Amino acid sequence: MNNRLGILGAPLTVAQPNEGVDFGPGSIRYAGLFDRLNDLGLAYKDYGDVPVINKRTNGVDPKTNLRNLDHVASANEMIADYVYDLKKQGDVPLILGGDHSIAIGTLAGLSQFYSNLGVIWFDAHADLNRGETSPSGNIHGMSLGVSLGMGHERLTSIHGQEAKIKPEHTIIIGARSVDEGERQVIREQGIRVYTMHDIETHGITWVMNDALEYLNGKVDGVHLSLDVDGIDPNHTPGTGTPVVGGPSYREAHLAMSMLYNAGVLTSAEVVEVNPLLDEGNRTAEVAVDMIASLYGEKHV
Ligand code: B3U
Ligand code: MN
Ligand code: MN
Repeated sequence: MNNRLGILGAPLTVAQPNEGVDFGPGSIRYAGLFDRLNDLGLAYKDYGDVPVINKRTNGVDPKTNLRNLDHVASANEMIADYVYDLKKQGDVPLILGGDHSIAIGTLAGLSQFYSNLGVIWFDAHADLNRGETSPSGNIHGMSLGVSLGMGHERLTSIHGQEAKIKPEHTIIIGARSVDEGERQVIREQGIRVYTMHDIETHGITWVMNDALEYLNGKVDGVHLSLDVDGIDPNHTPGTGTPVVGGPSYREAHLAMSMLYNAGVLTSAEVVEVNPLLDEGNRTAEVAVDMIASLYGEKHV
């Protein structure tokens, strides 16, 4: 195992309705990712993008309430293979989305290397829907649930039938738009959620320390899944489903640098950057700021 970052784009867009999130990986690279990593003196290898096919079928399948299931499933099979190969090289995976369904592939690819992977899901949403509970049929709102073993068999069986992560190792931070069916899953499975209410009441420092303490000693790796809609849309407007009232730029930044300081992170992904919905390339620039602090950038 070395410390080289292995960067992989996963430009999938058909698990949600907006065109443009397929340009996410390119916009993050263009926003200066490599300069910042060079400034940090970090070794990295860019593996390019997974050649996913963004094919849309017409609407939601009424039997499953899933949109574009076949294409999302086959793209994620490919993503899982690529993540597996990258990790096998000994590199530290950094995946650039793409819509948040790509976490299905990322976590499936990583699951062979960990038996107790901790997951920090930084998101305005819980992404715990299934066809039965989803208000939209959009699979990007289901990826955390799928990784926990819930949902359509085509998705849960990628790289093996078993669940890829465990509810007691799963943490959601920043949630402020959660559906009723998702609430039930959170309660039944005992998933730890830090809402905006918790962040405001206790502060992001307390939240991160509590989250890290919760995982400490229980996990053999920690994956960060950073949905840019987790951050307040004043800072990240270029995303398909913005939700007002999120953590500020500074709070998100501090969360990232606390993850770096804890030294526990073994992989990360940054998803839902959509340059077609953006003001300039601001959202990708914020994504790069977050990545830089995640890997140790300091202000002085
Ligand atoms: N919970 C809603 C909305 C949503 C989930 N994830 C995003 N939006 N980005 C749903 O459609 O599942
Ligand atoms: Mn998400
Ligand atoms: Mn989200």
